[in-house]
Amino acid sequence: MLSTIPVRLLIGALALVVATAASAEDGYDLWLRYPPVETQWRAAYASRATAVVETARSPTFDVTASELRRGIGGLLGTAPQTGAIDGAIVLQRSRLKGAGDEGYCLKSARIEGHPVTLIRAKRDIGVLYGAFAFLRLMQTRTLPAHLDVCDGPAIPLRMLDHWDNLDGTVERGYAGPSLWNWARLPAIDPHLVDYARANASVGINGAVLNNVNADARILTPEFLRKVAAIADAWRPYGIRVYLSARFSAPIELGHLPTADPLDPRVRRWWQSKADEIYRLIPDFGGFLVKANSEGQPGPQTYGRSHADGANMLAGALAPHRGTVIWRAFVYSTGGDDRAKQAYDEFKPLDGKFADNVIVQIKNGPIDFQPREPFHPLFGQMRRTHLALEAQITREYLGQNTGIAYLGTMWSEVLSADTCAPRCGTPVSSTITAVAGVSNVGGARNWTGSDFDQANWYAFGRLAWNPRLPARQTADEWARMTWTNDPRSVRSIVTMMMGSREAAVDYMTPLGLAHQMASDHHYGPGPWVNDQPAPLWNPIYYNRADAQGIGFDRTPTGSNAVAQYESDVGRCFADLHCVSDDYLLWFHHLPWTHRMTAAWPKSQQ
Ligand code: GCW
Repeated sequence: MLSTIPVRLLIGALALVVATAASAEDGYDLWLRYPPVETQWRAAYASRATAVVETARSPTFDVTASELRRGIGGLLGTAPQTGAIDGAIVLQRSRLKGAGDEGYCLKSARIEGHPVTLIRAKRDIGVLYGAFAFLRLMQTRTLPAHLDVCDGPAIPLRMLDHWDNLDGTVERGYAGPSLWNWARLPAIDPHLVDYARANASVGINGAVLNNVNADARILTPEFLRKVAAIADAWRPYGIRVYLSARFSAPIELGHLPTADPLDPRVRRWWQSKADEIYRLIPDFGGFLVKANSEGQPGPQTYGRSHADGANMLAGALAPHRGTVIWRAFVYSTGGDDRAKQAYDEFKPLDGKFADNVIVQIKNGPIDFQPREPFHPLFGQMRRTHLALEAQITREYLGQNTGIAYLGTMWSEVLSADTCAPRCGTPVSSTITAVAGVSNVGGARNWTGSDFDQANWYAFGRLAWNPRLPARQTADEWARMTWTNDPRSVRSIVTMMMGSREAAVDYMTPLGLAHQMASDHHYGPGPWVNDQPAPLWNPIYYNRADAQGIGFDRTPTGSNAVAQYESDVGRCFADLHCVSDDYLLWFHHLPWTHRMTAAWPKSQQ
């Protein structure tokens, strides 16, 4: 029941786009197509992009210069030169203050009387980010006459997590097989470099190559050599490689009788594995671990805690400055409310994790639903480094059909006020990392549908700046990918902005969750006819009965509201305060309950 309005808009917008866009494109170039600007911009832009001057040399400076040449060559029809003349773009290392380690400044200036644009940064990667920002200004026709801006990422670690299996399949992937061709690696196909370019263009600086349901073989010398080749190819683009590690690898690969994190043989095995990895990949990012979750091995198998497990791995990586990212996605069949389980398990461990451990928490307490309230662990583990995990691939949001622009969803969670320790503390300021489960695969257009490229783009932009309005990100993407024609942009952006809400309305409205069949997660599917019904069926989550519908998480029910800071929890528990968006997440209401506000939102 997707509204017919977006569909009509889609057809209209696409007709316009088809008329204006270059033919024979297949989506491979993403938002980095660089088609010619309209004639009214050409002269002014060309006078500010006559040459690219590298004042230092490094692989990152080189890829920056080549991106500028490619972008400007496409946008303006003439590639810039190399000499220092009027209108040159000058790439400089500089001790900037205020833009952070990875930030940059763009500045209109004069060198010996010649007007130039300086792209300056403390580290080379900042120069590359600055160049992409400069190109974006041209691509969106927003280059000001005088440039004087500095920008840097708000969140230090901005990652993509790939759930790619070593056999080439992708868990919850809807864009063809895995992007990594293990049989061909260590040979580097050009698309591996273009993947890094695309990531760098939105500021992503890390990628986990393999599924969190990990195969230990990724840690064998055979695979590590291939991983090292990828790391070499991505280094100039500032993308560090991470791997999902299977906790029982010491048994499977090392033939030890145990993977107990406190056993000295196990510690030694991981230490020597870490040493081996860093010999091949000196800037290896670290391990991502899914432990004691959905059947994966972990420290609890040996009576140890998540902190024991994470800290053991952290000890092996610490001498190399690597990081352990430990997932908090845990639940089990016991207990009265699955939404409470991760908090109950992890909150008592606050302060017990080593400094190079990051605990990675899904945006909401259940599992990447079309809408969830923010996870109660944000703001409640103040002595632990935290990451937010979002899902870019649309497992629960229509998979590879229809459209759902998720910039709105991520803005919602990043800006949610934890009130911890005081109100005005959004989720984004409680985290040091943000990870998106990638929607990229081997499809020629990377994401299966061209439209899903917007979610890759928006994820990166929001990870860089969580305050960026989702509409602005959609607008940028539409202009860079399709056209700057104002009518088309308006139609595309309108369609994008309403699309996630439409998906919520027809799948899990009013705070319902998981109303889909448990095997494929393609919704809606409010009842599964399995005999006997599995525990995690839609009725577990909707609690529909003769009296009403919704999960009572107030003090009369599971009291999950108590896991939030009191101001937040009180509001969620109060029918007069809670937003309709979370109504049935927190309340069991009679079928006769009268809504106070107009609904559904997507139709307003
Ligand atoms: O959402 C669920 C998915 C699983 C996934 C799991 C997780 C990788 O259905 O496919 O496993 O979450 O995040 O670990």
